[in-house]
Amino acid sequence: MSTSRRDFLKISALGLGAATVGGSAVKAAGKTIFSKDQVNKLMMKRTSTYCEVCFWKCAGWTYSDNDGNIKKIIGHPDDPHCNGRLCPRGTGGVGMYNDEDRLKNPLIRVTGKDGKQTFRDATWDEAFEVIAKGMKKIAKEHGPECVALFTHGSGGKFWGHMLKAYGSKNISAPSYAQCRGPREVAWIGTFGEGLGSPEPLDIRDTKCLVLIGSHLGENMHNGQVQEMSDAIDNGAAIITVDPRFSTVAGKSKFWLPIKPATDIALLLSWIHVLINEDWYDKDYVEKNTYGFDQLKAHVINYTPEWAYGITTIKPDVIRKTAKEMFNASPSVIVHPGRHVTWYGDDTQRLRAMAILNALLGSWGRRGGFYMSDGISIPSFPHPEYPKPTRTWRDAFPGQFNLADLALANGVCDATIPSADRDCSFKGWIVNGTNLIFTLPDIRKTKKAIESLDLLVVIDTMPMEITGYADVVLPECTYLERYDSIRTSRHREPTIALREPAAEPKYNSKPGWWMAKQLGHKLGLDEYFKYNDIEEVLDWQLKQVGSSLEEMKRIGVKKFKRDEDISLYFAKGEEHEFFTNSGKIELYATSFADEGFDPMPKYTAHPEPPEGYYRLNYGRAPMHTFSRTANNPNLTDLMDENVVWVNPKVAKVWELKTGQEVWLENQDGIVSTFSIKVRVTERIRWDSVYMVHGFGHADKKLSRAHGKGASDSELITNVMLDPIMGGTGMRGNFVTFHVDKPSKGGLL
Ligand SMILES: Nc1nc2c(c(=O)[nH]1)N[C@H]1C(S)=C(S)[C@@H](COP(=O)(O)OP(=O)(O)OC[C@H]3O[C@@H](n4cnc5c(=O)[nH]c(N)nc54)[C@H](O)[C@@H]3O)O[C@H]1N2
Ligand SMILES: Nc1nc2c(c(=O)[nH]1)N[C@H]1C(S)=C(S)[C@@H](COP(=O)(O)OP(=O)(O)OC[C@H]3O[C@@H](n4cnc5c(=O)[nH]c(N)nc54)[C@H](O)[C@@H]3O)O[C@H]1N2
Ligand code: SF4
Ligand SMILES: [Mo]
Repeated sequence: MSTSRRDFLKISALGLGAATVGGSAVKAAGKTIFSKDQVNKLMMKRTSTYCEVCFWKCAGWTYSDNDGNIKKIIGHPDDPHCNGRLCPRGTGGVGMYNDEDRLKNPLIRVTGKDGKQTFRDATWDEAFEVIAKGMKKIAKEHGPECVALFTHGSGGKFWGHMLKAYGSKNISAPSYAQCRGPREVAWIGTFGEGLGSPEPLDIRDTKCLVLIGSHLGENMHNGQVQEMSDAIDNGAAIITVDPRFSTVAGKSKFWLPIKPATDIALLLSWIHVLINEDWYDKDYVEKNTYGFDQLKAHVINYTPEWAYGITTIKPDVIRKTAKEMFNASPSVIVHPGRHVTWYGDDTQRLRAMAILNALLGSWGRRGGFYMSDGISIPSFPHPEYPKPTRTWRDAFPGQFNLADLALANGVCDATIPSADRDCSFKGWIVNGTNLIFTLPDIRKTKKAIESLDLLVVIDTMPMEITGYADVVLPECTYLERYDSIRTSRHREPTIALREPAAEPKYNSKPGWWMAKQLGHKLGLDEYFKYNDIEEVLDWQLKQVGSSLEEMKRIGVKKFKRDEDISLYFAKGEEHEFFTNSGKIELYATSFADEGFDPMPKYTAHPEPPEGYYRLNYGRAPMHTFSRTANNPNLTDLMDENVVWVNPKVAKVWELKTGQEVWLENQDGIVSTFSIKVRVTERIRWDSVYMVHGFGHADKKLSRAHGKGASDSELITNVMLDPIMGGTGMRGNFVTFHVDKPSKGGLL
C-alpha cells in the first residue's frame, strides 16, 4: 500500500500510542498498517555528527530509531569534506558503537599476592583518584612538565586543556612526526605557512595532479578522492610516482614505477627540466619567489639522464611528464602528500615538491592551491594557564628547532632515563592513539613505558596500548558524545557539530566529562567553570553568531569568506608571504639559518641486503590504521592483510598466493603472526607491501586477534629527519619464513 507523507504523520501521531500499548504494531480498524519495526524506522531521529573513523572529519547525520538504536550514518550534503557521501569506513562507523568487545568499565592495574598483575574494574571516582594522586606526586617530585599527553582525534582539546591547567605544555600527536610533519615544515619554509587538514588543494579544477606516493583511492580521504574522480572525468591528467601499481596508478596517464627511496632525484631533475626548457611561470616566479638564480645553479647537473641511473625512470618520461605539468600550469598540483615520514630526508623531499609547485605557479591559483578560510571559535573563558618552565625541547638542545609541534617520538625518547638529562618524563596520558602500533620501534616504546610512574590510557577498545596502562578510562564512541566544534578551514569557512545519537553504552563516558572530573580531583575547578558541555558549546557558538539549537537543526553552517582573503590570487598579483623574504623561498633562508641545506640534495639510501626486500606499507579503503581492525561492519569487508610479493620473488622462494609466511626484518625481529602471500606484478621485485593496522595481539579483540601481521613490529630501523625529528619508516627490509620460526615477535 502507499501512503502520502501527510497520511503517515497522522497515523504515527495517533498510532504510536497504539503501537506502544499493542507492543508490536500500529492498528487502524483492527488492521495492521505498520509493524513496530516499520514505525521505528519511519520515526527515526536525526542527529548531527562528524566522523571519527579517520581524521578527515566528514560531517553527517546519524539516524536512530525510537528505541535509541543507531541505524545509519549518512553524509551531510552541505559539508565540503564529504559532499553528502561518506566513505565505506564512515558508513561502517556504527560498528564502533556496536562492537561488543568495547571497553566497558574503568580499569585499574593491581598486583595480586602472587605477584601477578591484573586489571580490576573500578568506579570512575576510584580511577580519577588514582590518576590525580599519581599526577600530584609527579608534580611534586619532578614538576608537572614531566607529564605528557599523546593524543589523536577530537577529544585532544579537552585533555590538552586539562594538562595545560595542570602545568604542562607537552602535547604531542602521532599525526605530526609520524605523518605530515615534514610536509608542514617544508611548506612553512617555502610558502611561509603549513597546509593543515583538509589540504587546500583545488583538485576539482586541476588539469594535472602529480601523486608522489599518495595512494588516493586506497587513502580514502573523502573530499580529495571525490574531487580527483571529478577531475579525471573532466580530462585531468594524473601522474603517479609509486613503486607499486596503486589503484590510482591504474587511472593515471603516466605511472612512474620509481625505485623506492629515490624520489628526490626525480624531483630535482623535473626542476632542472622546467628551468632549462623555460617551462615555468616566469611572471609568477619573478614577482613572487626568492632565490631563483641560486636554484638554477643548484640543479644544473641534475639532468634526466642523471636521474635515470638512480630512479630507473627513463629520461624521455621525465621530460614528457615535466611538459605535461607545464602545459597544465598554473592548474597543476604536485600533491604534498600526507604520510610523508619515509626515509629521514623527508622535509627536503617535500621542499623539492613545494619548489615544483612554486615554479609552476600553482600556489594561490585555480586548479592549484586555493587560499582557505576558517572560523575561529574562542575558548570558554578560563584563568591563564600556569607557565611551564620546561618543555620536551629541553631534551634536544639545538635540535629540531624547525618543528612547529611536539614530537611524539621525542617525548617517548625523553622518557627513557638518560645521564644527559636531569629530568625525564614520568607520566603519560594517552588519548586515542595506539602507540604500540603507531610509534616506530616497539622496543623503544616499551622501554619508555617501563620507566613511567603513571600511564593513563583513554580508549574505546582494548587495544595493545591499554594493556600497558595503570588506569584505563573507557570513552564512549563519537556517536554517543558531544565534542568540540569542527572548525577546519576550507574554500568557505564551515563549522560542524557532533552531538550524541545515543546514550553511552556500558559504563563509558565522553572525554570532556572525564577531563573535567580529573580537573576537579586535581583542584583545578576554576578551569572548568561549567556544568555541561552543552553550556560551553552554546556559549562558543553564540560568539560566532550561531547557537547550539541552530547547529542541532542544521548540523553544518557555512559563513561568508573574509573579504581580505580571496580564493585565488588575482592575475599578475604580487603577494606577501610569511617568510623571511616575504616571497616564496626557492632558497629557504630559514633552513640556511639553522644550518640545513637551503635547497634539496639527493643522497642515496641503503639497499636491501641479499634475500631481503624493502618493507612497503599503506592503507586499504575499508580500514583506518589499527582503529577499525575489530569493527564488525568493516571486518566483513576485509578481515586480514596480505603481503604482496612480485612473481619473480615468489619463484625464488617457491611462494604461492594464499600461503602463510612469517616475516623477519634486518634486526632479526620476526612477525608475531603469519601473513598470507599475494603474488602480484603490482609490486616491484625489490619490495613487499602490506596494509598497516593488522596483526593484533590483544585476545580481547575477538575479530582482530591474530588476523594478518603488523608492519609496526617490523619497523625497528628509524631514519630520523634531522630537520624536524620525523621518523622515516621505510628503511626496513624483510625476508620470509615458510615454517613458524622458533623466536616470537615484539607484540
Ligand atoms: N582508507 C584509509 N584512508 C586513509 C587512512 C587510513 O588509515 N585508511 N589514513 C589517513 C592518513 S592519517 C594518512 S597520513 C594518509 C596516508 O596516505 P598517503 O599520504 O597517501 O600515504 P603514502 O605513504 O604517501 O602512500 C603510500 C603509497 O606510497 C608508496 N610508496 C612507498 N615507498 C615509496 C617511495 O619510495 N616513493 C614513492 N613515490 N612512493 C612510495 C606505496 O607503494 C603506497 O602506494 O591516508 C589517510 N587516509
Ligand atoms: N607502522 C606504521 N606506523 C604508523 C603508520 C603506518 O602506516 N605504519 N601511520 C602513521 C600515521 S600516518 C598516523 S596518522 C598514525 C595514526 O596513529 P593512531 O591514531 O595512533 O592510529 P590507531 O592505531 O588507529 O590508534 C587509534 C586508537 O584510538 C582508539 N580510538 C578510536 N576511537 C576513539 C575515541 O573516540 N576515543 C578514544 N579515546 N580513543 C579512540 C582506537 O581504539 C585506537 O586504540 O600512525 C602512524 N604510524
Ligand atoms: S573519509 Fe571516511 S572515515 Fe574519514 S571522516 Fe570521512 S567518512 Fe569518516
Ligand atoms: Mo596520518
